[in-house]
Amino acid sequence: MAFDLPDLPYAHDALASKGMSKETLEYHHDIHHKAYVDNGNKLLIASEYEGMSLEDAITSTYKAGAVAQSGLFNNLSQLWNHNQFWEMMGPGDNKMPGELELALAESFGSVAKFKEEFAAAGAGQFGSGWAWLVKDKDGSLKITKTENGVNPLCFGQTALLGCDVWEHSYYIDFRNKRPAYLTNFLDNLVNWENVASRM
Ligand code: MN3
Repeated sequence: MAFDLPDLPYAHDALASKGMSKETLEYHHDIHHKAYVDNGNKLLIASEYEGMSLEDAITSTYKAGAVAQSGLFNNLSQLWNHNQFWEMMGPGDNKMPGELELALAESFGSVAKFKEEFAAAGAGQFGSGWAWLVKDKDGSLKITKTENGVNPLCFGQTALLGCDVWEHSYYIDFRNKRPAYLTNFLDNLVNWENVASRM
């Protein structure tokens, strides 16, 4: 069973006024995300992971180590990461639900402090990767960063928010200014309703 490239949950130009251009979404979704889907499906055929759910195939190939991780894991995890990423942003007013505001304040001191720490994690990821807000196995909220395609599924954590810090995510709109991209992501692009729904 092959995995599909989901449509964006909004038009390609829907986030342009919020700092993510139509051109970025055309490249990022239609070319980069599609490549992860196509390459992942190609490598999956006739492998021992064929027939698994996407999540199971990701955790199994991660556990299997270097060989499985070199191609199959990277493509499947990036496929899943981008599926989440599009849903975690939105064109609406993106107001933060009260319950999430409380949870972030309880865990990080304040929403502003959470944003500061999340942006620092993304800016501090050397090379390609992701910054995450996760719910850990003990229920606590944590900020993490991962390299390349590695994601919270690998550690048994629930991904509440993820920000792609690969250059292809910000180079068209922000050039080399990754911190500015992260700040804009947190202040304008995140669909906090979606984040709260993952708790
Ligand atoms: Mn990407």
